[in-house]
Amino acid sequence: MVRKMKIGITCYPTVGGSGVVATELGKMLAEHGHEIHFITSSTPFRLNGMDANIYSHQVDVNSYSVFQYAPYDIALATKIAEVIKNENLDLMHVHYAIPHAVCAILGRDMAGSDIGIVTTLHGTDITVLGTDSSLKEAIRYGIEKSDVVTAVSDSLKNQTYEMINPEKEIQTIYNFVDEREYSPKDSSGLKADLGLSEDAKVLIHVSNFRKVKRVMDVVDTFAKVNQELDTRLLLVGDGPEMGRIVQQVRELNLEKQVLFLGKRDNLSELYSLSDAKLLLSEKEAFGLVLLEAMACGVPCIGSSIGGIPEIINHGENGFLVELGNTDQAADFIIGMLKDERMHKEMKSAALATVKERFHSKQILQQYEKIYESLLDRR
Ligand code: GMT
Repeated sequence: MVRKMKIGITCYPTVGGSGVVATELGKMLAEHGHEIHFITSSTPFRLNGMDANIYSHQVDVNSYSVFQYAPYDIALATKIAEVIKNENLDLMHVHYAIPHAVCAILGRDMAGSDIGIVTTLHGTDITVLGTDSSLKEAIRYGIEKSDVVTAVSDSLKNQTYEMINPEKEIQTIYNFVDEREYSPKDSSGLKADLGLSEDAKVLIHVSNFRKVKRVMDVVDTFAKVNQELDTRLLLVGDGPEMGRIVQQVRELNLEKQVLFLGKRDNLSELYSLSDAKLLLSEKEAFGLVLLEAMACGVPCIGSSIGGIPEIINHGENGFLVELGNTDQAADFIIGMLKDERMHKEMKSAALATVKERFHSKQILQQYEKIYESLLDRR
């Protein structure tokens, strides 16, 4: 029997993999009887305010004209201190080394408390910010002063050792999805609504359209597949690269074959009508969207970088391709879509991957074990 605990969670609550994982973990812990206190700049977007055992504490930042920059980190640390004391928290679980681990360490100190701090590294905090010499020492400090540090893949763990050099042991705990939300759905209605014929082959890409996602490679791959097979591409999400992608699609004369769907809530339905998912990023600590797609039975084509090879088993539940090699990506997709049996086997393997290696229950237990060990230490 796991003891019921009072857990504070700090994450970036806006749309993004780390916010999704932090919020879903909080919801799962609450369902398991723990009391969860989100301490964030705004209510996490996946909370509806009705969840039992979940409380939300918002950080208010004053923008005094005397400051050039609003002191968000100090305000967050103060809020963490307040919640640790008022709610009698057992521990804090923060997502991102900076600023969140550093704020939690300061908050704990302000509260005069000895509660444990768990820090989860998600990628951008290490692979992008870790190269900035003005932040590297703060990242190391956040890691060393946390009681337990986890990373979302072995690749990120190793990269953290290489780039930041901490002495702290880092444990890998993979991402997960809520299997109740992400499962194969009947999407024939949606397929018709999108103007896709029943037997049309569909590729899908979902991201925040940042440069690291290399969405241009996705469109380029699609253009090559489409020369051989009549296919459609669904682009879901929005972000800074969108303008360039729209232009690329126009130049390739593919406006009728590429559907720009913007940000969507019904992702599992969209995945369920798709035949393959593409994630050709140049940096990806894990690739949560791969799990979301696989949970709906969609084989994935991903670049062989970061944590992606820890999810995609080449030739089993999808294909790994060299970064930027869109010929290779297109060849694998064409081969799979032309071979019905292979496609069917890969769809089943994708479902099995989520069930066997990334099941939410398994991941929840790993985090609970860490929390328990911190309680025992006090
Ligand atoms: O990928 C992004 O642009 C968002 C980013 C974030 O910080 O929310 O995602 C990171 O964390 C996710 C959840 O652990 C991982 O699945 C993503 O791979 C990781 N992104 C990168 O490493 C670029």
